[in-house]
Amino acid sequence: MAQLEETRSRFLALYDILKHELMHDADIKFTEEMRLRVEEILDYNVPRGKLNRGLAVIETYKALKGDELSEEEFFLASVLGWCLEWIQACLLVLDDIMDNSQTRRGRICWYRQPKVGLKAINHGILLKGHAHRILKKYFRGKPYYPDLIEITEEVGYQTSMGQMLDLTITHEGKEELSKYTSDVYRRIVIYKTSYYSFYLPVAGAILLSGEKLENYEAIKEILIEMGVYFQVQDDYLDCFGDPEVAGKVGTDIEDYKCSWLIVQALELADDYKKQILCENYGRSDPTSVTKVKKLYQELDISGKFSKYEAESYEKLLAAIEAQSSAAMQEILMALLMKIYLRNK
Ligand code: DMA
Ligand code: MG
Ligand code: MG
Ligand code: MG
Repeated sequence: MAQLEETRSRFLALYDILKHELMHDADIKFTEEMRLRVEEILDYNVPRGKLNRGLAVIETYKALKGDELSEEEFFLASVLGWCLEWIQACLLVLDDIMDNSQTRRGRICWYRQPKVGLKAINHGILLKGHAHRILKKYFRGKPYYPDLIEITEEVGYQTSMGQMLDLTITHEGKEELSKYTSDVYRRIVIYKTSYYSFYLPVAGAILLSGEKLENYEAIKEILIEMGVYFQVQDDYLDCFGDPEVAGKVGTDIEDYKCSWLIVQALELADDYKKQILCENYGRSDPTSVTKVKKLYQELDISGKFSKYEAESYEKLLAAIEAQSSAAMQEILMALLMKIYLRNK
């Protein structure tokens, strides 16, 4: 544990360096005001999360090397880790606008800052641009650079498709709640969450270690499943989590989202209960939201979630233990233990 803390603080120390470099990018004619603006956007949105994705790059790289990392290796893995945190910041800034969210990481969402508003759209794009600047500065010339760019682009594309589904299906669902099935749910979350949250950090570390991604197809599937489990937890916490701990107030019921909870509720509900769901799901007035939550309680969705959580853990564990590489087992176990039973 102490070692993880040390990794985290070494990783965090690099943030200021990367920020400083972006604020002094020689290709941009900066004024002092522009620098301060960029700094404000970054400090608000990039470094305050759990840093799971960034740290996963370092941990995975270490496991693949099978040894402690040299200063140089740690530095490069951290740079790549921060690129993923920059991408995450971009996705969250934009996601909060689309989801009409209130809070993020314990503070009011960036776009809800009075002076920001929809300028946040451009800030999201800027954050993604920064990730690519950092990649170029540190990795251009490395043999794996084209693969790194390609996988980052590809995963970004997959995530946009996931967000598209998440939002389009919301619209379609307004006409017919019964379209919210487990299959639809899986498709959304694999695209919107699994690829960028679980596959990308590991894929990045694999490339960094000089290996090719083709040799790691088997673990890709496990990472995708871990992502589904992670998003189910996210959906559960949206409704039943403590906003103080999670740092965000849920909006899934109000937003008519194809959340894991509604999919389960629809499977369990009789016609009468379905009717109540149809009448109250996707409405922003507190009475409707309360009715939906009460129905979730009556249907014991929390109990179903606990069961799902235990089963997912067992399945993932079995899949991990079936891996032939000890390094891969170590990486996957570390990722699983970080999210198992999480409350934020
Ligand atoms: C998360 O979906 C997916 C992306 C691409 C950010 P979400 O809207 O459920 O996330 P959150 O609950 O953090 O807003
Ligand atoms: Mg959201
Ligand atoms: Mg969303
Ligand atoms: Mg959510």
